[in-house]
Amino acid sequence: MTQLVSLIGAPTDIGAGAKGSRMGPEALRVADFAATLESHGLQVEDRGNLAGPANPWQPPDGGYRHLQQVVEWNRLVHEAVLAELRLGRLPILMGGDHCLGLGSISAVARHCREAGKKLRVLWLDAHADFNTNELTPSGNIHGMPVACLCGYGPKELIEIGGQVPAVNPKWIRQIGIRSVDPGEKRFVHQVGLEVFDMRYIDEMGMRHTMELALATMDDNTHLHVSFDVDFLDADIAPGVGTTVPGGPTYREAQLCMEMIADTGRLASLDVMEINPALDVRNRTAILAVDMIESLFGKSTLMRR
Ligand code: HAR
Ligand code: MN
Ligand code: MN
Ligand code: MN
Repeated sequence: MTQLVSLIGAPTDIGAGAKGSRMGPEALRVADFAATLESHGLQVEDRGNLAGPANPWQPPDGGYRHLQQVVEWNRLVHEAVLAELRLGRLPILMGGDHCLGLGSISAVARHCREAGKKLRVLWLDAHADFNTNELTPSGNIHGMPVACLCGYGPKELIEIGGQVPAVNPKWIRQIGIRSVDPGEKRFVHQVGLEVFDMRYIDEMGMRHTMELALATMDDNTHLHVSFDVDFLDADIAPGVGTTVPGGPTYREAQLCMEMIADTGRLASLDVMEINPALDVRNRTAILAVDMIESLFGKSTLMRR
């Protein structure tokens, strides 16, 4: 059966500490995202961009920067992603900064409740994104979406999914983590998030890491991938606001994507944090498209 895919652009950097990820959706389009997916047999509709509030570039208030605008953007994303899922389509959210993972994944969780599906979330990121307004060093809400999904955050934000918490922490696997703030680290341990950090990947390898991260899924599992492009090593993906050295290499990241494809369970995706203002010749968007080809099974062509 042909897979029906919908691209949703969310051109905002409302939750970020650097301006520029508002241009991420356009960078992916310029990198021929839709046509590339279609070359692998998917049927793709680009739904265009959501239109949310501008970024007023204000300092934090009560530990949050731009909370009201972040809520508005996440509501728009939630509605758009949910609408595509209800049509039986696979939504791809083109960010935009990662604060929008809250709107996207809360929609996926709501759809799973409605459809009686089990949810598994793979969070590919250099960061745990598990801060609260008390723990955050920056007030930037793109450092908080996982905590919000688990029910820790401002009421207006955590309630967007229609149920608090939107997601059980046990459904989440984080991969590639290498930058976690001190208070955030304690909180990650307290909640018991399953984190495969870079030390784990160094010692055990990407293959073993992914075998564990993808274990215990079944035919009834909806697999969501939230791909923060700063997951990738900064040497190959310079076009992000918060580069952290020591991430997965090109080959390690490819294997990660290929092993996800092999499950056949991928049902929704976020592609977040591409910042063309910091990029070199659109290299990071082109690399993201390359990775996502593998996520949709490009390599199986070679294996058959
Ligand atoms: N942990 C830092 C903070 O909360 C940096 C968060 C950066 N987050 C992203 N998304 N770029 O993962 O301020
Ligand atoms: Mn469905
Ligand atoms: Mn992130
Ligand atoms: Mn990140």
